[in-house]
Amino acid sequence: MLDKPYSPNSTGLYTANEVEGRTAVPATTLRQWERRYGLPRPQRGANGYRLYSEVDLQQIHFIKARIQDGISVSRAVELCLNLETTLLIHSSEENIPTKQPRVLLDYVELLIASTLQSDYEEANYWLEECYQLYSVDDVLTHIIEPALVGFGERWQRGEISIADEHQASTYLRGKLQILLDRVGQPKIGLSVVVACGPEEHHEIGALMLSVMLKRSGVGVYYLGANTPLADLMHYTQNRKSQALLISVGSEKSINALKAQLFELSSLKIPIFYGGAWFNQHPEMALELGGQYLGGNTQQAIRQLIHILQKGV
Ligand code: B12
Repeated sequence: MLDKPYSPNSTGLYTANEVEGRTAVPATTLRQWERRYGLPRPQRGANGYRLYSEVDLQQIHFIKARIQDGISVSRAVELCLNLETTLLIHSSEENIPTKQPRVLLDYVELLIASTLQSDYEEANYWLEECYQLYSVDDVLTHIIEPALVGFGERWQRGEISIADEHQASTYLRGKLQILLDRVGQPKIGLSVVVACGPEEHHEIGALMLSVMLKRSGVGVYYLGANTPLADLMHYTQNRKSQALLISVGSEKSINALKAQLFELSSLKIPIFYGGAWFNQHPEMALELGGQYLGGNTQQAIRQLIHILQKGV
């Protein structure tokens, strides 16, 4: 089971101006939300002025983030209240002493803790809750990806073994594979091949990219880890795809890729490079005959679609 999770304080601490400074939500808007939707729920100080707690601050951040996702204020408040109720029910089942909405970072920690304990029932529970609250792309980018990085950090600090890291990342890899298989057919008449470079065994990033591409309507042929370039070229030609996307995370793979690069020279479609190694060496993409679309995967996908649609 999980240790005691993060539980913010519900004592009134901050004036409306201080909350405005911390959340960039104007005090007038806060009063409007309170009047119309019943959230936040500040206490009153001895002078009658509103005093907002840590809980109120979290709720305000949550509502603001949902509005930025394109959700209406009333729906955002509803989600916030639902979450409060869900956590109350879950708390009584699991004896977790909290009643407060969580934020993205809490979910990252909860997912890390539960997967490292091999408590997949718990991990599934948190993931389900995340999908109810956030878009799939946001869960991948802001929860699953940081959780994987978190495994790496814990391993580097000697807190977990390689076996722990393998076990936990294999679970998340499985979740992504299920998502990839479930996303429907391509919708915008484009298809791409996604593969890891030769000798590259970090494939979760490429898998995540493929899920996000498919969700954007792009057809994806996903090949997975360690793909020799000669085979990759023939496969891509046979599929008549509009682009080849190669993921590289390690020095070993980049060396293998450089050694085999001539294999790709007859490919007449654009090649895009990405992954942790290219995020550190973006200038190398051009040198290797491809393009780099930036370290923000959601933006990279938008740019890729734009480039390919211009070329269709
Ligand atoms: C899981 C893991 C493994 C697993 C991978 C399992 C699998 N099936 O994928 C296994 C056990 C195989 C592994 C092996 C190794 N690993 Co490892 N691993 C990790 C770990 C914990 C997570 C990697 C991950 O999935 N990251 C999350 C993904 C989502 O991020 P991403 O790949 O960057 O992808 C995102 C973007 O870059 C983008 N993207 C990806 N590809 C592309 C392509 C295009 C075209 C575009 C547009 C975008 C894009 O989309 C993704 C979503 O945003 C990391 C820790 C970390 N900091 O990441 C270490 C880490 C990457 N590993 C490391 C090391 C050292 C190794 C080994 C060398 C260990 C060893 N001695 O054997 C081997 C190398 C194997 C090899 N030759 O490839 C180091 C790398 C250090 C370095 N700077 O090079 C890290 C950082 C751990 C550490 N802290 O030291 N590893």
